[in-house]
Amino acid sequence: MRINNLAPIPYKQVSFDEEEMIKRSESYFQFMDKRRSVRDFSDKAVPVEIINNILKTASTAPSGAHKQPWVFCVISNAELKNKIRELAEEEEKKNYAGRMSERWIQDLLPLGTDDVKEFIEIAPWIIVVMKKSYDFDSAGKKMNNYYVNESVGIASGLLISAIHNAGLVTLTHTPSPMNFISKALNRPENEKPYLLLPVGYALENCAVPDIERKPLEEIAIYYK
Ligand code: IYR
Repeated sequence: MRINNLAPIPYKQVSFDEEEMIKRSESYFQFMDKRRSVRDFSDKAVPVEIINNILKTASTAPSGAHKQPWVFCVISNAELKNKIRELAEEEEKKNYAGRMSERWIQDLLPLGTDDVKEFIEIAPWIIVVMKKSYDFDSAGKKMNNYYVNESVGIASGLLISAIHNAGLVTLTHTPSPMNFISKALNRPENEKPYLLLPVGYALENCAVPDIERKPLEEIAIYYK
């Protein structure tokens, strides 16, 4: 038997007729397929209301035991962006100069990435997604969260789609190791950086790598 100590409330499913469902799913795919990771940002300002809305969307993600084990650090301060860029580049220099394998460097060649991370300073907003492996209860006792990587990964996916939906672009940046970010942002021990996302407009006439997405036959196996 299911025991639920939060009184359930009626759920009204969002629904469409089948024809409409087919159309909507197709057009949503077409829309999402236009999303690209962009490395060249404009410094054009983006209203904070848009950022607030995309963060609220990200936070609708399902999470282990509904613990919502995420915090979004939102940075527009120029000095702080400059500091984070410098620290990120310091780590990335070491990565590109030897911490990453030869094969890894080869795999990144088509994407044209390097240790220069000017987008951290240029994009009007930097969102650092933090994961909380534990929280504190009212008595100050450590309480581990559940499925933290899965939960924060899902929230990050929703965040990226909300950024695209708003007409903005982003890049999933994972400077490694990332503990310098916790320090720079003065975050508590239970929060660890998960992803860094510059958010803004793409630079006019910017280019992206000519990549293709795997066809359905390669990504899906149907058991009928
Ligand atoms: N973190 C480095 C390297 C990097 C790794 C992967 I896997 C990428 O898809 C892209 C970059 C960087 O940000 O440059």
